[in-house]
Amino acid sequence: MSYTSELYLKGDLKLDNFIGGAFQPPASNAYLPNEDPSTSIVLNHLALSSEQDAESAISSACDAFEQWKALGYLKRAEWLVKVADAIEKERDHFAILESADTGKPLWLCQKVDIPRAVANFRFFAGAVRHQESKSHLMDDAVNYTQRMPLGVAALITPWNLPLYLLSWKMAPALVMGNCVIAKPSEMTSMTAHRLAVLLQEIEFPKGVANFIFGLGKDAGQPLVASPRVRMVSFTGGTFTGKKVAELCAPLFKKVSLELGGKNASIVFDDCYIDETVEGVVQSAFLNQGQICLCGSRIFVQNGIYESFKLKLVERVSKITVGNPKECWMGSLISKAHREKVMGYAKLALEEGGTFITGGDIPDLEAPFSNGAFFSPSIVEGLSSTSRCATEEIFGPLVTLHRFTTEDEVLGYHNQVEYGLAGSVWSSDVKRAHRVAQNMETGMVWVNCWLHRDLRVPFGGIKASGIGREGGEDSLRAYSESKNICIFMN
Ligand code: TXE
Repeated sequence: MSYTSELYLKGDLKLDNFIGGAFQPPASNAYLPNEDPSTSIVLNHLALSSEQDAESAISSACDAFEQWKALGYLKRAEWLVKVADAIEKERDHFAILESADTGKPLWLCQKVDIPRAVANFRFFAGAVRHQESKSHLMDDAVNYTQRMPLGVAALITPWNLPLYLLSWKMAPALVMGNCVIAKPSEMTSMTAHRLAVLLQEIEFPKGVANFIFGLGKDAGQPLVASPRVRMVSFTGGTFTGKKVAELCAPLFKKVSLELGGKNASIVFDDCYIDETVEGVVQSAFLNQGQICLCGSRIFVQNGIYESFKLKLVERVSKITVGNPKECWMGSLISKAHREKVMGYAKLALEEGGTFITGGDIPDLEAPFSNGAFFSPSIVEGLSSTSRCATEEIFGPLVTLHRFTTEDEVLGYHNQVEYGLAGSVWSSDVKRAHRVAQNMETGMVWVNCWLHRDLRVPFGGIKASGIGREGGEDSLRAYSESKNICIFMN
C-alpha cells in the first residue's frame, strides 16, 4: 500500500499501533474518529490503545534494547541520517498531513514543522559524533566517564508541534542507545504514523522505535507507570506534567518535563519599533498562539505605549485567518480548545479589559465555518495580576500592559507561576542584558523571538518544567553517566 497523503485524508484509514516493526490493531479493537479541526471532517480513525498495548510495546522495546545498544553510536547515527533522508523525500506529504491534523497553516508546516523534524534527526546524528567524554587522572589510576543508555524511554508529545517535538525527543533518545515508545497526542497522530511507515520501509531495526496511539490516560499513563520504562520525556500541559512527575517519583525514574508558559514580550521606549512590532506579533500569533514559547503578555513602556499600540493593531489587521492552505493563521486544535480560549475572552471583559482587536470568531465560508477558528485578539486595561494575564491561555489571545521602570516590569514579569521563555526589545544592549539576567525564565530572546539554535539548552523553571533538552543537554537527558576507575599500580 502506498501511504500518500490522499490515503490518510479519505476518511477510512485506520491508524494502527506500530510495535516490534509491525502494525497491529489495538487490543480493544476500538478506534477514535480523527477530525480536521479546520472543517470538522473526519480524516481517518485512530487506534484506542490500552495498558495491554502499552505492555506489548514495552516488551518489544526491552527485547530490542541489547542489540541496539551494542550497535554503537556511529551505526546508530547512520540510522538517524537514513530517517532524515526518508522524511525529507516525503516532505510534501508530511506537510499536508500535519496541516490537516492540526489546522495550522500549510506554509508553516512546509517552512518549519517538517524541515525541523528532518534537521532534528540530522543534528543529533552529528552531535553524538562530536561528543566528548571526560577523564580524571589520579596518581595511581585513571577515571573515565561514559554515557550509558537508560533502556526504554517513553516519549509523550502534544498536539501543537507534532512531528517537530516527537523528532526532537526521538533522535537523541535513539542515538544514545535507548529503545523508545512514542505516544503522540490523540489529536495529532498522523505524522507519527507516517513516520512509523517510513521506518518499516527503510527496515529500521524492529522494536527499537514503537508507536502507540490513543488517549493519555489509557495509552500514555501505563507507559509512565511501568517500572520497565526507565525514562519519560513529556511535553504538554502543567496539570498533566504534575501527574507524570507523581507517577515517576516513587520509581526513581528519569523524567524531563517541558510544560506550559506565560511568556512576556517586554518592549522599551528605545526599541527599534517596526522590527519590534513585527517580532511581537509573530510571538503572539504564530501557530495560532499555540506554542509554549509564544509571548502572550506584552508589556510596553509608557513613552511609546500609544504609538506602539496603533502599529500593533494595524499589523494584526493584516493577518489573514481561514483556509490553512492559503492564510497566515489557521484553526485552533479543536472546538473544545476554542471554548477554553473563548472562556478567557469572556473573562477578560469581566476583569475590566477591552479588546483593541479581535475577541471573536471570524466569519468564514463553508467548510471552514465549521472549523475551530478564532481571530487574533489583543486585550488591554487588565491588571498584570488578572487571571487572563497570569494563566496559560495557549491561543491567539494576548494581553497588553504599560509600565514605567525596569524594576516595575520585572516585578510584573516574575509574579507568574511559569518560567519558560521571554523576549526583551531595546536598542540599549546593557539594559537588555540586565533585564534578561533578572527574568525568571529558562530562555530569553533579545530583539528577536524563536531564533533557535539546536545546540542551546531548552527548558523552563518553576511550573514550566524540569530538565533541559537541546544539544549536549539532550544527549545527557537520554543517558546516564558512568565512571570507570582503572587502578594503574
Ligand atoms: O495536554 P496534555 P492537553 C497546555 C495548554 C493546553 C493544556 C492542555 O495550555 O490548553 O496544556 O492541553 C498525554 N499520562 N499545553 O490536554 O493533556 C496526551 O495524550 C500520560 C502546553 O492537550 O498535557 C498527550 O499525548 N500521558 C503544551 C500529551 O500527554 C498523558 C502543548 C499532552 O497532553 C496523560 C500542549 C496521562 N495521565 C498543551 N494525560 C506545551 N508545553 O507546548 C494526557 N497525556
